[in-house]
Amino acid sequence: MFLKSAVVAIGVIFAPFMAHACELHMKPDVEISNPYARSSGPKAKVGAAFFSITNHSEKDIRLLAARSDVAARTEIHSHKMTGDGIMQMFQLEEGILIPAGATHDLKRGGDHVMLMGLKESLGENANVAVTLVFEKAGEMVVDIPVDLSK
Ligand SMILES: [Cu+2]
Repeated sequence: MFLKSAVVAIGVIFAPFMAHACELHMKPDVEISNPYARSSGPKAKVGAAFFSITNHSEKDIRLLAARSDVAARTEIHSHKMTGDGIMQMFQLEEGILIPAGATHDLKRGGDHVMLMGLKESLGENANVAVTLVFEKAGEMVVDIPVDLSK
């Protein structure tokens, strides 16, 4: 009887550590490089963030969503060419799949994180914290420098 409750107690003590170790283990599998954010000017109500995602794991991962406190809404977008030669943005409802071992670039004219309803302007040299939500691989906060020159 005593033994059983001791085992249970050990399980409770170790569970949070195990969860934490697992989370740490997942993070190095996803690498974010060359991040920057921009908007068209100080009065712009929308901005966008760009970066490259490298999946170092042996499983496909999916960037499902993004969040940021700087914007009322944060969405994952892409561009497509309409029939009359105009580039139009649309939301990637299913996010972005990054195959095992692959790098996916979010870039101007392509996929991007859209910051809609900016609460304040994206100031040069400021940082924007964006939380990236991955399917299975969990969440990751990225500090993205604002670069209006790009
Ligand atoms: Cu967009």
